[in-house]
Amino acid sequence: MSYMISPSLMCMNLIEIKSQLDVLNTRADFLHIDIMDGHYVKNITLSPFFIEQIRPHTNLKIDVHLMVEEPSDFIDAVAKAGADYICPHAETINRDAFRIINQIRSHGKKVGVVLNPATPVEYIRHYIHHLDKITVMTVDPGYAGQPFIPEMLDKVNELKTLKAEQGYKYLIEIDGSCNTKTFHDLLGAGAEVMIVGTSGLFSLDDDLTVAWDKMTANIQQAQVAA
Ligand code: S6P
Ligand code: MG
Repeated sequence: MSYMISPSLMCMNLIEIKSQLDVLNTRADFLHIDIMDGHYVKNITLSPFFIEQIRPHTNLKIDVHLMVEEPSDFIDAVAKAGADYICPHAETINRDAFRIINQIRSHGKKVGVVLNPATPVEYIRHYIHHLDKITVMTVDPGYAGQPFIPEMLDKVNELKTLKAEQGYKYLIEIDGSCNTKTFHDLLGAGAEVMIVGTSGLFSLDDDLTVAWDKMTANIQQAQVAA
């Protein structure tokens, strides 16, 4: 079972950005960057400026999770800063989903959407075939360190089945509490990209190379058990 790992940079030690990026650069598949506006979710984290600052220091794909009420206000800035995937919440784009998808594509970027735990797959049915990535939130958006919502495993499975039946191209990604307690079930349900934050990676050791090895061992154990 193959999988990809996308560390959530809002969970890294921001005092050590460069040295941690050097560790991630040779190990991770994506870098996950959360952008919040303080309205759609009651928090503020990273920014287009942060993307611009790290872009020269990584060749990894930069994946931007937009937790904002008006994604169209952020897309141009995020694209120019160097994002590769731009991923608004489905709940924020369904009044102008096709225009937003075209806005992202006009910059030559990959299009993702993110589904809140209470949002069904049916909600994105009319544009699902246009998507490069679908992110299943397994916690409510806005904060790191929340408990996993097990009901989301059915949604992951539904996306896996739909992808196989219809030949869709989207990657199935999971955001929220991906860690040693959940890797087994997530991989079994069809997770292809796992976003790792406080619980899955950054809290495992102060030394990120050691933390990464521990995380990898945890995933291997989950796969053996799968
Ligand atoms: C949450 C955000 C996520 C977190 C990630 C943290 O709003 O979108 O990307 O950074 O969930 O990981 P953990 O292990 O603390 O849940
Ligand atoms: Mg996120």
